[in-house]
Amino acid sequence: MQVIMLGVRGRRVFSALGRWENGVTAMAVVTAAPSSPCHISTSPPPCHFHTSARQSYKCELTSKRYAVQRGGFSQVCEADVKFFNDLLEPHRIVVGEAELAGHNTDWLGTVRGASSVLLKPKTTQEVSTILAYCSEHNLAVCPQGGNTGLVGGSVPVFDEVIVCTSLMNQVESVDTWSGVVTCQAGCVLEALDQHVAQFGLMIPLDLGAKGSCHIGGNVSTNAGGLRLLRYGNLHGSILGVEAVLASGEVMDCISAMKKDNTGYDLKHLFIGSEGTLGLVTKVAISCPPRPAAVNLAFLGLVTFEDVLNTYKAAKSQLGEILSSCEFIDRSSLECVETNLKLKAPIDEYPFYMLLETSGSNTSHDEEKLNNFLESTLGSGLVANGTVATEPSRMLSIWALRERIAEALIHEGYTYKYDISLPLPEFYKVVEDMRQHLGPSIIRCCGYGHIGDGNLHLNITSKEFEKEILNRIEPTVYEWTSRVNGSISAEHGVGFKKRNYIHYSKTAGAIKLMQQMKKLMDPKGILNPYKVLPDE
Ligand code: FAD
Ligand code: 2HG
Ligand code: ZN
Repeated sequence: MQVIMLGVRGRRVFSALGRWENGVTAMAVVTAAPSSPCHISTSPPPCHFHTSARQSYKCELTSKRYAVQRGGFSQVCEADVKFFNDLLEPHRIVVGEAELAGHNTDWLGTVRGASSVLLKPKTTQEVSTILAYCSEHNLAVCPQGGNTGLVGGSVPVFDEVIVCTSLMNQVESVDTWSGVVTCQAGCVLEALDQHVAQFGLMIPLDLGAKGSCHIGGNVSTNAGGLRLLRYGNLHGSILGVEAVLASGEVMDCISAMKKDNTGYDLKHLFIGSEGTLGLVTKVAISCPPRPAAVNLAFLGLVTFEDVLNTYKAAKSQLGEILSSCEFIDRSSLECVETNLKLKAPIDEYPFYMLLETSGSNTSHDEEKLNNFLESTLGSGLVANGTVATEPSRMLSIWALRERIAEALIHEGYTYKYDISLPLPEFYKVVEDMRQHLGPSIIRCCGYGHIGDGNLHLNITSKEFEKEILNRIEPTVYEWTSRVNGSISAEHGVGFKKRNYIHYSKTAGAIKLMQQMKKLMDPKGILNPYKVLPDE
């Protein structure tokens, strides 16, 4: 096996929000011998997770805004900091209010904790030592990846110790026979994808936060994203997980085999449990081949019924090459145009769709897409459309969809709902909530992964208003539950939705979850106040 040291890669930044300045991620490349089992070391990874003090960091403390009681955990004392100092070099321990501001506040600027210490382990052993110590000393812990989570799970609620995976960014191996990459949890999604691209592979997950989120965070939230329609969710693509339990015990479920039916498949407990059952340190991912031909269509439609019929037609006519089917309403697009000054390639329509095809044969895929567009435009189902094949044009079209979350923040406070709905009900909730809220808000819009029945309902107001929140919740959850939808399609439950989980899960299921939590984390130190309802 040959080991090649790579330079550092630029990391995509959310510069418009001023949250992340240029950061870099160090990666190592293995020119893969199949199933190479050895560890690859990188040059010292310069974790430049800079943050700049912003107004939103000064958002109200979560403990003040929400009715939540601190658990009976100890407070970090000098002896604890000394222990951490003996374990890690000084640059791997962050203390000080200003230095911690970006890690105490979520990306949306809606929840803020008051942790006094953040640790940056590099190895599983270090994570194990930290958690064993915290368990013994009754210190609560908040695991943090790229801090792009949207449900308040990634930041402390009170003074939990933050354990951040930003220095756990080594790729261990790429097996080019099976297409399996094994890496540490702190690899940034976009950098990991670029890394496997050298082997003709892709990470079967893509989302707007790819430049900052970590693969461990993705696994812990079971992130969905833009191509779930094609590649399925992470319960299918993640072949192995290594995680450290609250006690410090390392749970090695890192098998990279596609088939392994030996007993309970424990890795699934860590996928989507949002850091409440263990801290994910390593993952093995099954990577599909990178497609040779990609096309992107941006369509304008007049009615929501046209949207549904276009989706149906895309599924039947594009079949195996359809890799994404996204939906944007006029209000969402207008938000991106107004707040980020991005320009849509077609005129104004009430609804828009992005259809992406990915395949291995350019002319075959183009012919299929053109036939599809001819028929849907010809019949009047689609009112207008444009197709992009050049990467730069595709990127600017994707930006219209991927940057809506960012555009919304410009309006002040965003009330964010990520729900699964039966398709006939998909847009009705936006219309109903718009009517229900009337002029008290700035915007009520809907977009999302319509191919997966996942709507992102977003509401903005100039600043956080408890009254508006109380008018939205639990109405929106009741609405969702009435049509048998899910109150969290892909973002998770985190802090914000923990007391609403019963709208999507039975009392029996919640009780079993609580029993599992008790078994795996008897002292409840791992990400307390998240996922499970207050007792
Ligand atoms: P964090 O935000 O740091 O943490 C998320 C949760 O996972 C927290 O509960 C945290 O405690 C836990 N956690 C993090 N790392 C670990 C670990 N190693 N072990 C155990 N627990 C851990 N999500 C989607 O599903 N689909 C999308 O399309 C999508 N698009 C987004 C677009 C934008 C612009 C933004 C800002 C966010 C988007 N998200 C999306 C939400 C978010 O990016 C995902 O939830 C992502 O998977 C979080 O990864 P992270 O590394 O930032 O995790
Ligand atoms: C997306 O699909 C993300 O863009 C964010 O999941 C959704 O902003 C949102 O509500
Ligand atoms: Zn999404």
